[in-house]
Amino acid sequence: MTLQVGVLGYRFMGKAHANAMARLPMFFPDAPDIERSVLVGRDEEALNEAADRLGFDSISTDWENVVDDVDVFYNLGPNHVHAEPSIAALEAGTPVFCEKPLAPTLEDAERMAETARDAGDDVPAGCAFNYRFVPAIQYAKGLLEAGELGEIRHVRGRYLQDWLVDPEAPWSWRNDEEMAGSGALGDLGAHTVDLLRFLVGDDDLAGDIERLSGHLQTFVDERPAEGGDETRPVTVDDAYSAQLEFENGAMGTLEATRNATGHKNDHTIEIHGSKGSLKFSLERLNELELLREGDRGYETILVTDEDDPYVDHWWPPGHVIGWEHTFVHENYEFLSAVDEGGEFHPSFEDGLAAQRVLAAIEDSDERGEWVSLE
Ligand code: SOE
Repeated sequence: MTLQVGVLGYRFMGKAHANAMARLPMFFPDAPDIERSVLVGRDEEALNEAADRLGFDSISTDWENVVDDVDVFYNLGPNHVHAEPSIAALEAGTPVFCEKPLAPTLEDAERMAETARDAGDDVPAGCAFNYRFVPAIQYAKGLLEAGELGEIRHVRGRYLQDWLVDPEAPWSWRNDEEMAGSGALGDLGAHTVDLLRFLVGDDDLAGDIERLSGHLQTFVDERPAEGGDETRPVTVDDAYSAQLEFENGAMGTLEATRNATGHKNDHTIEIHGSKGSLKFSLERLNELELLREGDRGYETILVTDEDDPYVDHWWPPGHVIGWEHTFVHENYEFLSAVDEGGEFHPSFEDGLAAQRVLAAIEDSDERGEWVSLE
């Protein structure tokens, strides 16, 4: 059976996922057959242009007509349109793949996760945390699960960008609390929190986050509206930092900003255990730095061998892959789960778990004290 896919959103993420879908039959021949059936948005002219370019058969300006008409629904719109279309699709029994963060608010994320629970296990509801699908990250998870790092003591995650350093950089929905929920916290911090949950969240590693202390900062509180002389208020954070305590007592420090001059997409994770340490940097995503007990320095492991996760689908060993491949991998896993009626992670439940951490960071910032997570 060919899965008819409906996609809401045709800009950055629309392009990333449409590219992934187009690559699947070439590189993942066992992926289910899909048709990029309908592209959803508001502006008919822009939609027609995007549908032609991204390979969709048709367009619709009304998501309500689409969600129960297709076999799979992708929600790639801005955060404030994540909840209603995703909930309607799941209520109609249509599997949903939704971009991160799951929702602008914890309340919306809770409603979405509850609907996913009600829809049942054979209706996958995925949250598109693409960095779980970097081969080096999956390799790192294998090392951690095998106990190679020993007892986890420190986890550190920072996500640095600089596209808002310039106070004249134009206002966009990402600067608006109602549309985005939060700023660097939700947009970038959600990735870091999800990766740390993925890597060390198991009970026998660091476990869940128990309590945290968070801090948010906005450096520029209004920005020029695009195409005019007016300015619009910035109602989200430009940066956040947080200290975490995990169930096993491990300590975490997190940080993200859109004001780290010179840093474009610099997401790094460091983990130190009683027997070793590892480091990952998105800007060198084919590599993992590993230090084992007794070593005097880090060894750089190229995660590009044919038995490394996903690598055999691409090029001969050593031929590096890039950012866009993470979308192909997650689309492969998600669509396979849809086809087989199987489980997919990261799920809406994982999206909600990350959202709880983000909300606690905001809560801690407002209260000026450490807060516990349930
Ligand atoms: C923001 O600049 C952004 O594009 C995020 O929205 C993505 O999730 C991240 O992967 C890269 O940075």
